[in-house]
Amino acid sequence: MKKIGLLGVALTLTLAACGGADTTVGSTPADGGESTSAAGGSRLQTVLDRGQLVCGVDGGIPGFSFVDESGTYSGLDVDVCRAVAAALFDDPEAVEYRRLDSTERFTALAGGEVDMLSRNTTWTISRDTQVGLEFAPTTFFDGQGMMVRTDSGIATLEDFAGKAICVETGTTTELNLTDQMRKLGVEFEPVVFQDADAAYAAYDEGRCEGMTSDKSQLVARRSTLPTPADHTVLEVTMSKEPLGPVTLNNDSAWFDVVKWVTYGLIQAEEFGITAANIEDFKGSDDPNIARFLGDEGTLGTDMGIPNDFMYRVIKDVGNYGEIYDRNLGAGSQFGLERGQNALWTDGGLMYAPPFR
Ligand SMILES: N[C@@H](CCC(=O)N[C@@H](CS)C(=O)NCC(=O)O)C(=O)O
Repeated sequence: MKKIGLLGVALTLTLAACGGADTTVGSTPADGGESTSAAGGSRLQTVLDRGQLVCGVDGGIPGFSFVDESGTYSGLDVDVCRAVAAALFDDPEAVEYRRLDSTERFTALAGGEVDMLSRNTTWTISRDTQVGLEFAPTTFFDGQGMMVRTDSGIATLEDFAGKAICVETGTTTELNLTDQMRKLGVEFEPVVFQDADAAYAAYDEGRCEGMTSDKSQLVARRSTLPTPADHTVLEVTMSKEPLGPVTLNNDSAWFDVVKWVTYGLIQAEEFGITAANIEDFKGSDDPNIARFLGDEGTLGTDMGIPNDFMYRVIKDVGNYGEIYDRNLGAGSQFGLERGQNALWTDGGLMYAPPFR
């Protein structure tokens, strides 16, 4: 339905846990200095030497990151991992995926188990400043929603007085739910799960009248319930949930690569360059396109990767619009409109700074 310094030697990492309590892992804070400005000593060099990207994903959300029975990953979040691998190796398959639940995702990143997250993670100030993360550009502007059984008669959050709501721990979701209900003065019963499958199963079994999550996930997960039509995502948005890739603080060389590959996906759509027509743009007389595709200038080598990194990305993975359409939009089972995720030139929020 359409509604819709690697923290230095010592590591301080704060997990935004469900229910508002933040958990600190490690001891002293990072020195705050930029430890790397080039590939040497950066996670970028580690990834290049390994010849493969290790990307942390959810793996259970159709349209975003989903692993099928054959072990193949797909989705918008997965395509961001593939784009980074394409930029580095001209091979979108040079990715090892690690499935991470919401509570383990930041520790996996901090411990170096993954190079980056592309796992429906919301950019918040505390994650940015206190947890020690860097947020690359938002790849999906989302908001928290609520799913109910269509025949429940529930239409607003106020209708949840005395009723149970299923929610997953380690997320912004429970925090927002608590805030929102407190603001409205609605007493409800939170039923908390660490595992998304358990949460949706409990909701489906009727243990909760509502299931709350990012709206995109509700729409995706609804499609996996036995009878999707029996469930409705309410016209309620409880929060802003800007979702995007994440790296660790104090490694600007690596962060720059993830950031500018992500912006490049958006810029490619604005230029109208697609996987299908990219050869027509190669050797373009337009200096903006020539720089973007690496025919001129040193935009890639300046950050330690090949100059034609965006040529590789678009050829191998496509632009942001293509990625959106095949995973979530008209070319997918969801048919989600672009909405806020349209380009700024179409009234949306997707905007890339200049490639110069
Ligand atoms: N965007 C929110 C929520 C992210 C999150 O982990 N959401 C849960 C559901 S509330 C999830 O993705 N579960 C995995 C799934 O649905 O498969 C955040 O960054 O905290």
